[in-house]
Amino acid sequence: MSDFFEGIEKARFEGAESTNPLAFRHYNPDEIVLGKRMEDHLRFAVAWWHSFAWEGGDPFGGATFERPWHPQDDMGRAKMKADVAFEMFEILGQPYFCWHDADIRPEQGDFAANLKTLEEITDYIGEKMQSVGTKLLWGTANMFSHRRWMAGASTNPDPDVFAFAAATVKSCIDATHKLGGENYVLWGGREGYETLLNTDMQAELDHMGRFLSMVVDYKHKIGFKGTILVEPKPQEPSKHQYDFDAATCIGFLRKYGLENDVKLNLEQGHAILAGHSFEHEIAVATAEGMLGSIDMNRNDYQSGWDTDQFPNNTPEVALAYYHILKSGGFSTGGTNFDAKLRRQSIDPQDLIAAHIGAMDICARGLKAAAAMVEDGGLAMELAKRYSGWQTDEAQSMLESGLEEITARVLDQGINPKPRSGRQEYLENYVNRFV
Ligand code: XLS
Ligand code: NI
Ligand code: NI
Repeated sequence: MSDFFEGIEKARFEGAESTNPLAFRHYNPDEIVLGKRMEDHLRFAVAWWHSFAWEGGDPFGGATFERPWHPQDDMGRAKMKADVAFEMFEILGQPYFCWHDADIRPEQGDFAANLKTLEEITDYIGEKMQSVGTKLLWGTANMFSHRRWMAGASTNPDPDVFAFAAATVKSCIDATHKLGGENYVLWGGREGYETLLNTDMQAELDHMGRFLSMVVDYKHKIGFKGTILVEPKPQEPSKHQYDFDAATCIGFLRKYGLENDVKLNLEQGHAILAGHSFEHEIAVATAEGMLGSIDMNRNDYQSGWDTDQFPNNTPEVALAYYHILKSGGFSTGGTNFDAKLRRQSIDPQDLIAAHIGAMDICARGLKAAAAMVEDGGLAMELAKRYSGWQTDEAQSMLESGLEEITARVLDQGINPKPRSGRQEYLENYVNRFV
């Protein structure tokens, strides 16, 4: 065991009145919310990349964190990093974690060597999972950091990169399966382009569709029961990313016949980058039965890029969980904190405080969402607003055509009266709960 977090005790629920900065004031795993334990609703996961692999660099400066396991180029330090990760999991008590291959194993420069170290480190992590009890929400392949991926993975103009990507994803699905992972994620960080001057978009999209079909085939072949998820993001690192937003992904999945095998992993900050609210993205996915999981974080609303901050805004989080609850909640998915510290937050305690605060915000949001569901006020207003559609006349109109409808408009002298959308009333209503 490591002692990176020396002196920090296991986080406990102390109630809303507690002033202990490292205690939960709202996250109470056993508390029953709408008939289910809070922990089972939220299904929190810690992201290996932001918490343990990221070194605190930005475009203007290098590492600020200087952790004892940096630089991350050998197996000894990879294991030290895993020890620290599980030390943190014991403090937080969250049920899940997530990784990219490149977060957990040292990069070896070629596929066979990467495979070997991935196997070794996942065996090591597997033992730790047994003793600590933390489970794998999802695994994924990092096919965007190394220079080999600079022009994309499955969408690369070079078929050798496509091949390397296929072998890499196979190894990561195998590792996820071995560790009992509940989902497998594909985020297409470089599946997009910088300029059409050098890009055959049609070919790239077809290759990406075929690649995803191979992933689905392989999952069934090895009996992996987890859900395959794609994660939309409109830009960054690519100028134009093919998985722009939930609606774009759904259209893509339909085109390649994958709509029954692949769901979405939606991220708060990516929704904002796409010009949407998080609840919009969630509602688009749930309308199609395609919500898989969420990456919970927040973006700086002024900066225009993916700042991956820890969530701290209860009203926003409450509306996200409202739509999740309305759709029946998570099945294999959960709430992954795809969030990183600010680069000046260099103390071990900052990492703990960030997660405790984020877990508390989500718990508050969940409780507010559950209270809105129980109260039924929003659902009632919605039903009232659409009640005109409950009549036989309105329903039969949907079965008719423009000529019949026109005849009825003339015959009955239909002349609609505008009615208030009551937005401010509804916003005030929500504010009663958050
Ligand atoms: C980056 C993405 C990434 C995915 C996993 O913006 O959010 O972290 O979640 O590859
Ligand atoms: Ni993400
Ligand atoms: Ni992100």
